[in-house]
Amino acid sequence: MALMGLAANAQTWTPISQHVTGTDFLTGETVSTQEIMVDSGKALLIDYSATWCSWCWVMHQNGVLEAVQESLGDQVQVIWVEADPSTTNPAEITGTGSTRGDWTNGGTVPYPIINDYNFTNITGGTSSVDGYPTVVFISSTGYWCSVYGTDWGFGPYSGSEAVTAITNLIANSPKPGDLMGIKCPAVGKINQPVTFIADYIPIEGATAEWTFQGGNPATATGDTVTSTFDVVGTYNVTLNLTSDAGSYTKNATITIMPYAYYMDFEDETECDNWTYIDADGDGRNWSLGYLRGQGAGHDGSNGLIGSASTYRNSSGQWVALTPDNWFFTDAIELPDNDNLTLTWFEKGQDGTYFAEKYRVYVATAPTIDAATEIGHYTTTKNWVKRAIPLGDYKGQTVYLGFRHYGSTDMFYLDIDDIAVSLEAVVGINSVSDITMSVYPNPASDKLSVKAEGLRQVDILDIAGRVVATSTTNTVDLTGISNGSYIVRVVTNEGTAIDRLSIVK
Ligand SMILES: [Ca+2]
Ligand SMILES: [Ca+2]
Repeated sequence: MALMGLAANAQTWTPISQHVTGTDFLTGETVSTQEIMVDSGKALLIDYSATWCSWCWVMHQNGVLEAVQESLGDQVQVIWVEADPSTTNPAEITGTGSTRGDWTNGGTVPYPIINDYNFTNITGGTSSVDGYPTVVFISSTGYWCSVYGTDWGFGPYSGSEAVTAITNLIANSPKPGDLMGIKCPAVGKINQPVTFIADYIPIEGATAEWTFQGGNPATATGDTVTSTFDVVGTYNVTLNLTSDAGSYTKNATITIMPYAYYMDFEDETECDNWTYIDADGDGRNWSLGYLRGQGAGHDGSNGLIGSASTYRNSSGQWVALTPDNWFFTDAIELPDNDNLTLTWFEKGQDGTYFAEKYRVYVATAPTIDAATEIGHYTTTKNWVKRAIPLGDYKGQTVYLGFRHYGSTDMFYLDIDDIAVSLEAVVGINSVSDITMSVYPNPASDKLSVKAEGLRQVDILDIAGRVVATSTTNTVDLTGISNGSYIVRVVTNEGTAIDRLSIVK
């Protein structure tokens, strides 16, 4: 008993993904997790099983689910789910076909049976099912943990053991007033407010008090607060939540990167207020979502922005476009810093038809008339980093513009990771031809660098200290700890930088 109590205390609680509904195979009635948890205040015990599964059948024969439903039914609702997408014959549930037997006990089991694997969406879909059976306990407050194999084991167990384990889980599950954590980004931008949210189970009269190492303000009170950091570094954030339910503390860290602006396109909503101009008037323009989720972005990320110079018509034929497509970012307040550098990554998406042409602008308003060209480029089939000094625009409010123009009948122009860096990047030509690649990224013990006219490679920590240096195209990383770093590559043409993660 004591061991089971300890196991329950050690549970990891994960917020549910969504509420779900299903149809009870026995009664035809709708089963709604929202009604059970929110309206009735009950926890859920869900058994994701498969009709062919022998261990599931052992648990069934031992009457584990019945025991929990009958002993704890005022606090817990048991649900049995046929969660194998490949099970298509409902008759297997009542003992006909490829099945272990009658899972309904002649229609007498005291809990609903859901023959729909979509019911697993409450815990994140079938990927949350770690084999059959997977038994999950879900608190009425909306947090779940897996219980089969930890509390109950795979050996002989009984209904009474299950009742004890679930009683302990109810006692230890997240309650109103419990502090679950701090929601905040892992990386913030220098001189820009970072939002922090207290993630706790709702309770009246809770007070959230924050302290921010290196932040302004250094303390704050409220469920959602912001603080701004004006020095690159990694800082501790502490949250204390006090309510009638008690006082809890959680910690987080935030790493502030040396960017005045940074757009990785992983959250499309950050581009909601951008300006798009289809100057050629063909109804086609830059798109944020056309390849989302396929790892097509820079560094294998999912988000990027792209524009096409060809398309496939409804007959399946490729038709050439002559794009003159513009986008302007939101207004960016550039800090008063001589070292400001605009960097981004470009790629022609097709391995053969990759030569896309485009131009880059700084604008005083998000219009073509207010835009000044600062560089023009032709893409290759690889991700290439480009850089332009922006020191001439320090202290100004500007919009960055990209224009897909001058190419036709290629495929897609891809742009990703647009940043305005505060790093001291010197010697870069106004139209930069410096191309470099660093790999692997993340790296562990050794980094390789490819760049024409390479003279020196430095690895800097986020405070700007050089932690490794090399005059060849490899850098020894042994002795450098895990974290975020900057690679500075000095070539005959100038200097370029890139981000680097070191993971041992
Ligand atoms: Ca167009
Ligand atoms: Ca991206």
